[in-house]
Amino acid sequence: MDRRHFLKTTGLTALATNVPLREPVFAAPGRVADYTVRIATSLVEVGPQRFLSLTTYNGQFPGPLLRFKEGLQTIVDIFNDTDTPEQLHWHGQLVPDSVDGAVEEGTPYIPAHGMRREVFVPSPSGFRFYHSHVRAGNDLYRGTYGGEVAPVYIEPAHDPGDYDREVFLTLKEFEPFFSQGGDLTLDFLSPSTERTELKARGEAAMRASLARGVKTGYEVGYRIFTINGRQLGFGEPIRVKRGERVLFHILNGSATEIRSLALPGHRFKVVALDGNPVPHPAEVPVLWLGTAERISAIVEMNHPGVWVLGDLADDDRRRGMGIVVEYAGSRSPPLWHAPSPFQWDYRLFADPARRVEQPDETIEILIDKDNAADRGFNRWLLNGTAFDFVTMPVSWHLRLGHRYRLRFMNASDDIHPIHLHRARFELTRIDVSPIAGVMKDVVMLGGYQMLEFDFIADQPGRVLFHCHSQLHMDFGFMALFKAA
Ligand SMILES: [Cu+2]
Repeated sequence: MDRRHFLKTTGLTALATNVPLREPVFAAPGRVADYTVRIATSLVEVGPQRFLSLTTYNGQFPGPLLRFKEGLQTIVDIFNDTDTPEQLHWHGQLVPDSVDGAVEEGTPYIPAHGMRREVFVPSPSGFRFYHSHVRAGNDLYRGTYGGEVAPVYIEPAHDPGDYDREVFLTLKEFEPFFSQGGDLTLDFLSPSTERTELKARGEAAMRASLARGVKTGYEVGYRIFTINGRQLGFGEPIRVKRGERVLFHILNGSATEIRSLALPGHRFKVVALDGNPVPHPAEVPVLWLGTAERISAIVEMNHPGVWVLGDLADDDRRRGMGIVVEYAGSRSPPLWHAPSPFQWDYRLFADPARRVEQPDETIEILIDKDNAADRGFNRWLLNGTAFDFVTMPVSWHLRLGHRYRLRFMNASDDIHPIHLHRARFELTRIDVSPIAGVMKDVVMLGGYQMLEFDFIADQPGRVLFHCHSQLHMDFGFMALFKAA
């Protein structure tokens, strides 16, 4: 029995024992769905006797790992047992806008108490994920604030397989709340140079707003932190043997947060970013992941003991953002040591020899924060305009096959994990520093920084661009491209 068949017959049904599988309502003759996903409210035990009520996929968090085969047509039936229409987005895949899972691109909703059958060819190979793509706004039970996040692995035709086993980790916070808290300065990115003209612009706007007596806009905080839906110390550890090479596929499934991870005494050899193999696999002591970013990294287990694989933020780790790694034969309380200072730099994984082609066109996007402008929420402007969720206008018309360069200038102090649907883009510049060969679908744009990436408009139809912070995308940080 192959892995795919095994998952189909035992994974989805056995893992979701409280979810009876139904025959697809609209099954094409002779075709049964390869996978069935049910969106429903269920209880998830994140800590001892701590049950959260969440909207989930198949009654579990994270939702079931779906293993697709690259290039093999796949049928997924999605049932929505909730009272509100849903969108399920195939993050990082090159699929048509009719199934991508964003109403802004024209994907139909999965109706409340209804279902939708999606037929598509999974691509490209690598670590992807799926998640809710509805607007949450001020509703902390909607969108990615809840439990609708799950990994996807698209098996390639050839798998180098230089590892002993795979472990999938989904990082996720729960029990969100709004605050008008101050800024959280994160200075872990390299290069970290701020551009003076962007800083002057952002600070002047903020000063003017505060001078009018306006408070700072709402931010989201969380009370519970989990890896694979469990707080640190709850549930089974990752059991390893000395000399084993473990390939971790790590997903930041947060609605809004940027996460870090370290494993005392060990290093991560990063082999893929957002599921795409990097030209230069490099070893690092710490991983940083913006919202929706993924890292695939091999850890050689050569430091026996019982360790905490956890977030660098002490508060977040104590509230659960970690998981125990236990060597065979070791028995002691799990240990944590803070790593020495390290800056995350996408250039570590780049191809220094590659010269990037000139684009057919460069599109500049200036990002402004209008403090607390939308009923206390920060409104986000791209070239002076917040996305209109009623008219959903197309901002840029693209020509199929052309290479486009997007140049982002961030006139806010926030880091934005910016995301392009239905595409892989190549990082070409961070601040003034060129970079090539790193293919991603989300990238962190630092506060007051500039960044460029290139992509080829090879997918006809609508292509959505947005910040992956639910709090930013819901308040204007979104735009549409259309390729024809
Ligand atoms: Cu953002």
